[in-house]
Amino acid sequence: MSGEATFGHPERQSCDSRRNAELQWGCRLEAELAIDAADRSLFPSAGLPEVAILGRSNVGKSSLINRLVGRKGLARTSNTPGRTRRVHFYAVEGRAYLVDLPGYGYAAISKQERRAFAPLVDSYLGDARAALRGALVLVDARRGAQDEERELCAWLARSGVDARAVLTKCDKLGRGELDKLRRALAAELALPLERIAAVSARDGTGLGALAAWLLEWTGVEFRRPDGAPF
Ligand SMILES: Nc1nc2c(ncn2[C@@H]2O[C@H](COP(=O)(O)OP(=O)(O)O)[C@@H](O)[C@H]2O)c(=O)[nH]1
Ligand SMILES: [Mg+2]
Repeated sequence: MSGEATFGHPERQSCDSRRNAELQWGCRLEAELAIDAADRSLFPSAGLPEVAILGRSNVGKSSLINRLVGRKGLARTSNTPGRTRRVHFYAVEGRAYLVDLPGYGYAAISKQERRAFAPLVDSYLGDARAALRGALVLVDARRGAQDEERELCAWLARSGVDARAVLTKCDKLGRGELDKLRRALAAELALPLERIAAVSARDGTGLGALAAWLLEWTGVEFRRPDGAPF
């Protein structure tokens, strides 16, 4: 019997050890567009923990996803606002979904407490998804929060969703300005200061805070492609 593999198929063993070496020395996260849903019937029914990425068109949702998973072209980015009209579920390490929701910048702002962000955003949030662990509400650092962001955060709070805000495109602003903006946004959205991140998908600023939130929500460790922490 000697000479026969005792601990599994030899090829499998070498795959496992390669994988271990990659984990130790750094590798990209495995990420793929798992579901491209044009309506709610295609949303996954159960299983992986989900993190919703919300924000108006052009705020930087797709760029942030690409940066977090270390792939430039995974989520399509665009200069044309309103491009995404579908819900994209990106599976990361086969263990969690980052959910890229359509920008809601075009929906009429509701006067009542009606949800009117965008039909698909409404149907996703209205589903009371058991798998939803948290929501990132993105706000362009140069524009600040508007009625939609305030309404969205209020609605998420009432619905018991752990919502946190992310100022995007912070490479455009100085450190002092960012601190002020974070404080102002915390007050505006009625969130504690430690739930406001300030990031740049362009230069990687602030992604450590996001990685910590994502770890807490999904158990997945988001790292730079070389394996170093953000
Ligand atoms: N300067 C800067 N521009 C960004 C950043 N993130 C996104 N953008 C730009 O903003 C535009 C919209 O980005 P995109 O990710 O497609 O936004 P989405 O519509 O919310 O998915 C694109 O032109 C991006 O290059 C950032 O961190 N810094
Ligand atoms: Mg997008």
